[in-house]
Amino acid sequence: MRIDRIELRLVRLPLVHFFETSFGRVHDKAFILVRLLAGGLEAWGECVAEETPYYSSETNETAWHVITGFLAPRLLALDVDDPRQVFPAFRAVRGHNMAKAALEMAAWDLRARAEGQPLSRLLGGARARIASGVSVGIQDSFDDLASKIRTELDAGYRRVKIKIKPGWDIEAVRMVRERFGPIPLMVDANAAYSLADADRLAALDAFDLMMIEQPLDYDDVSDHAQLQRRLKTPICLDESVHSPRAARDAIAAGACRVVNIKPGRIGGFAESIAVHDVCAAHGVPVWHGGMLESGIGRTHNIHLSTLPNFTLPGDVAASRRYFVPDLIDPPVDVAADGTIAVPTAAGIGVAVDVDRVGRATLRFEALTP
Ligand code: SMG
Ligand code: MG
Repeated sequence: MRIDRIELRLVRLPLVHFFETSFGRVHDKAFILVRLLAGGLEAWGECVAEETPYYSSETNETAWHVITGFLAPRLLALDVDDPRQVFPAFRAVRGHNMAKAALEMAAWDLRARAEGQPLSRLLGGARARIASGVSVGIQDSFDDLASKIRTELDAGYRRVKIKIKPGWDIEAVRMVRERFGPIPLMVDANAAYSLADADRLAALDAFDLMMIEQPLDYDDVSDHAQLQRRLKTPICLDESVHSPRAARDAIAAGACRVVNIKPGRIGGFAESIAVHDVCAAHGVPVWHGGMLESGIGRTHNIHLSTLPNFTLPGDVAASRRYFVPDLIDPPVDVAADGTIAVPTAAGIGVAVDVDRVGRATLRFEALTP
C-alpha cells in the first residue's frame, strides 16, 4: 500500500494542571499530529516533541522541518505494508527520532487498520489491560505535593513517581514516606545531577525507592555506571537510551537496572520493540514512559505497553490528568484497580474528535506524492 496524503497539524492544548520538572514549568502542550490517508483508510500519529529543546534536542519546529523536508518524501515513496521498513527508510536522516516516530507509529496504526486488528496484536502484545502509574511534577509546596499524591492514590494508580531536582529531593521523598508509608514510589531527576552529587543521591537509598530515573546527564552512560555501583537503588535510564544499541551498551556497562521506553525518543515502535527485546534478554524490566500525550499518542503507548517485558507500571495514565476534553472519544480512563483497558477495535482503536482537533490547530500542511 502507498500513502496518498500526509497531513500535519500543529495543535495546542491547555493542561489541566501545570507540569514542572527540573527543566521548568509548562501550562500547555503544543505538538504535531500526523494523519495518513491511504487506500480509503486514515491513521494517526503524535509527535512527542515540545516547544523547547530541554527534554530532547528536538522541538516542534525541528520536527516540522525534518518531516516536511526529509521524512515525508521518503514515506510517500515507500510501500508501507510492512511498518518495520519505515525506520530503515529514514536512515539517511541522523537523529530526529521524535519526528521519525510520529510517522512510523502512524504507519503501524495504518497497517493494523488495514488488517482489521488492534495495534497491540500487530506489535506482538497480549495483555488486555495495562498497569498504570503517575508522574507527579514539582509543586509549590510539600502540602500541594501530598494532596496531589493523595488524589492519585485514591484513583487507584499502581505507583507514584515524583520529579526531583537539587533543592526538591531528599526532603520531598522523606515527606512522602512519612505521610504515605510504603507506597510503590520512585523519583525522576531528568538529568539534574552530576557525579559530584553522588553522596546526595546515595542518601536516597534510605527510602526504599523502586528506582531513580535519569539522575545524570542526558547523553551519559559511564557516569551512570559509576553511580550505580555506589547505589543500592536501581537506576532507570530514560533520556540516555535512544536506540537498541544504547540500551545494550548501558546494560553492559552496568549503568541501569531498569529502562523507560518512549517510542518518540527511540524512533518509533520497531526500534522500541528492539529495546524491549534487548532488555528482556538481559533480565532488565522496562516500563512505558509518558510525554504528556493527547489521547492519540496515549493510545499508541497503551498498545505498546502490552508487550511481555513491560512488567512495571508506566507513566501512561488517564486523559483527565492532562486534557479535558481530550482529542479522542471516549477519553482514556483508569479503573479503580489502577489498570487501563487496551482498545480492541482496529488500529489504535479510538475515535479522534476532528472538531476538537480543528479547534486546537495552529498550523496545517498536507503532503502528497
Ligand atoms: O506523560 O505523565 C506524563 C509525563 C511523564 O514524567 C513524565 N515525563 O522524563 O519521564 C520524563 C518526563 C518527560 C516529560 S517532560 C515534559
Ligand atoms: Mg524521565
